[in-house]
Amino acid sequence: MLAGKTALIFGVANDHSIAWGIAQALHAEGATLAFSYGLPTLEKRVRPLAESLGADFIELCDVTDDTQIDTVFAKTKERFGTIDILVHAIAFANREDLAGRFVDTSRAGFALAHDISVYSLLALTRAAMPLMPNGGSVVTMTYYGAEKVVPSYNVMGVAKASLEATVRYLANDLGPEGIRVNAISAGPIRTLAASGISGFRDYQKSFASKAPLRKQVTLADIGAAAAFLAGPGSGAITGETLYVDCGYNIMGMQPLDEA
Ligand code: NAD
Ligand code: 0WE
Repeated sequence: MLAGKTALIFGVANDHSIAWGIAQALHAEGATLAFSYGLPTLEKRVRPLAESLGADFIELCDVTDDTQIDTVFAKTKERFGTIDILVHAIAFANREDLAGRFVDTSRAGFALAHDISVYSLLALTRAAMPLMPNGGSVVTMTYYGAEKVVPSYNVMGVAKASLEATVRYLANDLGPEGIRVNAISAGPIRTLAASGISGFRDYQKSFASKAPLRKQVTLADIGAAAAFLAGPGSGAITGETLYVDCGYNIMGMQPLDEA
């Protein structure tokens, strides 16, 4: 379904990354893949993964740096001419801001979380626009903490709320160009970004006991949804947040003995 399409993927750190699950699904549907990673030290992990899916475009881009963003898109244009799919699977907040009280978030911590986790979507999408003359699909990753309070998610929850609104405003701007912009709201997955969170395992267990489908979300689940949003099947969907969470978000209350 994605044969002849090119996808530029941001956010692979290792083989647990959501971006890696998405890359595998897009590859399985025939897309040509290009990768960008955020830190020089990640190249040794990302390169073999990318190469295993036939990719040879593997470029560094720290999304806090406009020059690096310009460079990676200039190289993309040089190599591919145009692209069809942009995957944004990037978030960061200082560790101290993912514990304790949200009210204690510093100005700098708030700004950093929003710069890396939200502004980057806008910056990458703007840079991708001229490479999508025939339309395209932009997919980003969000989380339930955007809309309901998830203890310790704190400043990331506020950033994800902003990310989801950013998806809607971008969708309005880019719709006339045939570029769709959507978010996937994923249930908790034990990635590098999650491994640092104390009690994450218990949190996943509680998730699976409360979610209607009574199971964890997998990378393959997210990949399948991303391939749908990237492809023609979702041609009339834009500005949307698609829940890939085993139904967790629909629940109001659980019986005491299951909670
Ligand atoms: P991950 O650690 O594998 O991916 C996060 C990526 O962000 C890494 O590749 C990291 O290098 C990149 N990054 C951080 N700062 C960057 C910068 N300045 N420039 C460029 N890249 C930078 O973890 P993940 O869980 O796969 O996270 C991917 C996305 O999925 C994030 O947006 C996260 O909020 C979202 N998400 C995760 C979960 C979960 O439970 N793991 C659930 C819902 C949404
Ligand atoms: O979006 C995320 C995680 C994002 C994240 C994780 C880290 C850990 C390491 C952003 N920045 C950092 N910075 C670090 O230094 N998720 C949806 C996973 C997640 O994180 C939580 C969760 C869930 C779920 C934090 C607290 C509570 C629940």
